[in-house]
Amino acid sequence: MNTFARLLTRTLVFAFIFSLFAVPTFCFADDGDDTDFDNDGKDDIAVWRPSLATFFILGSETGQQLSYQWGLFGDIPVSGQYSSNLRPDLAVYRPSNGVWYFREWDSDLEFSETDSVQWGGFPGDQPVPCNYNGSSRQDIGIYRSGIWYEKFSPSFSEEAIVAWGSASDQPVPRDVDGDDKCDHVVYRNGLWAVLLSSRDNAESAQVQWGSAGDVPLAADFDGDNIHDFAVYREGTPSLWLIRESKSQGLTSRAISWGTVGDIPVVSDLDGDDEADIIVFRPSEGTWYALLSRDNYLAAQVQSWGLAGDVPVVRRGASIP
Ligand SMILES: [Ca+2]
Ligand SMILES: [Ca+2]
Ligand SMILES: [Ca+2]
Ligand SMILES: [Ca+2]
Repeated sequence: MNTFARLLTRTLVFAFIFSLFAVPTFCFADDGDDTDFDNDGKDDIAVWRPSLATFFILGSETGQQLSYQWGLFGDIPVSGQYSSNLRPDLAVYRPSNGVWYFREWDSDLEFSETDSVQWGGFPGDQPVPCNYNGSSRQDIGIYRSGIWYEKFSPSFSEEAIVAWGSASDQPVPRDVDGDDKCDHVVYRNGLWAVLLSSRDNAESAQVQWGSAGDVPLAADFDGDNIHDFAVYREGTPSLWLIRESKSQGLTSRAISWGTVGDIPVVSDLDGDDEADIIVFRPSEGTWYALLSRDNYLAAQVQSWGLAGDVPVVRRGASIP
């Protein structure tokens, strides 16, 4: 069998395996992971500046520029919709004490209240917030050497512990089977290992996509409400490799975008419920976006941020 035939056979096997698990849904899921702070249906461009412990947000609706100090140097931004509020909360996770600090908006773009929850704090703990229980809100999660510790929003009274992965794996929690609950997904040198929430975490699936050294990303690029496996391969230019779930992986896209030193970002700036392809270039403080609305053919460029800033983006492996 030649290489192409082997590749095709392998792809078909994976496609078959995944087609068994994909649960079609016909409503847009709110994973609670957006960055639409001004609530106009479009994600906003935002950065977290560690030196000032400040969020800088460019509102998409009116171009309003907002900045809010929240947290301390050394914190990790983990914004998302944890509260029952309509807007994403400003949130940081503090590795030194394992406390998650939330600041909630009201409808006037003012802050109504604050909250904090202790969850994590062991050396090496990785925050993995995601909507694990399907409540349309983001839950708190900590990945610790292959164990996922979760605390469900908004009350944070219920917890879950799930074993999936190993210490060297990269956790990439996303909904890849389309049941509106985040799956426990780990990336291991090109292999994606998935514990399927649609099968009550009792069954798993594996997909080969990408290779060692790639940055794993997962988002819904093709608009079928199922997150697609994707990797960012840094180079000159960098390459985005996207495996489309709408065809169970029989179709894919390879798009050159970005260069060495850029930070890949997944967000929905045009608000069409399909992920846009974006890089933040720290050396310039510039966002370069290819919008899904334009079939990734036209570039949108926006200055926002400085070197050292952390892009505030949809959750996944892009958390620093
Ligand atoms: Ca917005
Ligand atoms: Ca799922
Ligand atoms: Ca998809
Ligand atoms: Ca989009």
